[in-house]
Amino acid sequence: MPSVDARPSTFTFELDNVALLVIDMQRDFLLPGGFGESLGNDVSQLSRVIEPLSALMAAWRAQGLPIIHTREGHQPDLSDCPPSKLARGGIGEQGAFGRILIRGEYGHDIVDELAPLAGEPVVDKPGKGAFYATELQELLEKDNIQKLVVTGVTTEVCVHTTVREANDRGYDCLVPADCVGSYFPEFQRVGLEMIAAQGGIFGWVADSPTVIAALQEQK
Ligand code: TIU
Repeated sequence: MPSVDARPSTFTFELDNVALLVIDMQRDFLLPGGFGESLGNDVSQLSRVIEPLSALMAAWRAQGLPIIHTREGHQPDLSDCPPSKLARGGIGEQGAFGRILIRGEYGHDIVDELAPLAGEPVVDKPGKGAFYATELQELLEKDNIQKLVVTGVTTEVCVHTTVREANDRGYDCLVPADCVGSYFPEFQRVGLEMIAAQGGIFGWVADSPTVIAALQEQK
């Protein structure tokens, strides 16, 4: 059984009950010129995630373990976008990479370096959390997944919301700190602390080399 040195305690999982969740590694959040940068954000805080996450995904795939990707976005007619979200601006407007966070647009899709492989599910989600109004729970139940390694962006927004949703549904979540990113260094630090505080109130936090080492010890 892989055993990962994590905060606040060791995180263990079986190879047949774990999935890697990759949250919203989309061009519009990550690329210079995209939606994220247009809001005044420093996208380099997110792009530093690509390399360690790519290595984690490679180790994960080498073990034949499941990866589930998500993308935040909306139907072209915006019928699944709450008026309150629309009112804050951006969504559906023309951006550098097509209509912002609209399904089918270039900017809505996942960065080339982390492109899903054929057969890996891509869950399209209208909200911040990956469980809200999606088929994610059904996918996990189908394969009896009980533990999640949660990665992606942004730490305090879609990663946190998803970890909280998963925690309330009974899934144990491990977050590799170097595989999640926030535009705000302070939110990155505190977001991770919040997960592991109070005995792991929402989950566990480790680093990806530790997760990879635990996986490779299985060979
Ligand atoms: N995926 C995700 O986190 N969506 C966001 O809008 N994040 C921000 O930090 N803005």
